[in-house]
Amino acid sequence: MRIDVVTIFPDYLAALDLSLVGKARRAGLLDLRVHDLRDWTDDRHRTVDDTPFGGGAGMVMRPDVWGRALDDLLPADGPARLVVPSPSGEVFTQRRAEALATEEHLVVACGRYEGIDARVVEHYRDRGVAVDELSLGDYVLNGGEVAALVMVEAVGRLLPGVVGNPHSLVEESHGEAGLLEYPVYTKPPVWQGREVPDVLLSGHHARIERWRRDEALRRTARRRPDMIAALGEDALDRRDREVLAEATGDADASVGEASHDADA
Ligand code: JD8
Repeated sequence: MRIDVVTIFPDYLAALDLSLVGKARRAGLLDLRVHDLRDWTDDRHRTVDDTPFGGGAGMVMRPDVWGRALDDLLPADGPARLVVPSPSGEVFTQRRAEALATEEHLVVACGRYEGIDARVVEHYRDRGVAVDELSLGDYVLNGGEVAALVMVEAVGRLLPGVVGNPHSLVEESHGEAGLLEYPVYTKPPVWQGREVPDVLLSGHHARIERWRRDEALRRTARRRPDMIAALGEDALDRRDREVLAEATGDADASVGEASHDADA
């Protein structure tokens, strides 16, 4: 996969030289290129912004500069998807990360100031480019760079060969199981007078696996009941339902809201 990130703060993306994503880049598993938007300015002050039409506070990023940059990076008829972090975008999720990880080429446009002139997204959509405006969540950042860091890491770690043991991708929070991850422990077996759960020291893999699923169910029921409700009818076996009933104190823990109502 190729990912181009365009920003007026290229150093913000330096963290992507580190850790798994950095290793993946050096191993050729991910072709990540960071570009300075000012390289596409046409004045000696390398201006990327101007005052907002209609007045108001702050500055807006110019469409002409973004246009030159994206024309260079978005192949005329190629398979590139334009990703624009925005507080008014659809919320970025693991499902979206999995979808983006199937793409050949992503171009990420990091805005600053009050945002990018709205005609830029319109222009490329009208040109048939797939454009995703994505938000990290309901809080306001000063620009798109932090979101780009999050999205590139979330997508990059899903690429073949990046994460050492692909199985770990299945068990983690928001993974295929649709549950939060179970609690984890390592040496020393006793810390601050706190012991590691005996089952984890038993070597009994079936019991360990069952305990971990029970803990994932309990944790999800307590912290993210919305995720339990979103689970499919066939996602839970009898034991799962017993655990959920005990965790929620509700005999028939409601799974797959729709079906519950269907019974009514
Ligand atoms: C892109 C400019 C700053 C936003 C005036 C503060 C994502 N979850 C998220 N929160 N905020 C962003 C985000 C913020 C951005 C830009 C993304 C470009 N800003 C603006 C509007 C109000 N300033 C984000 N993803």
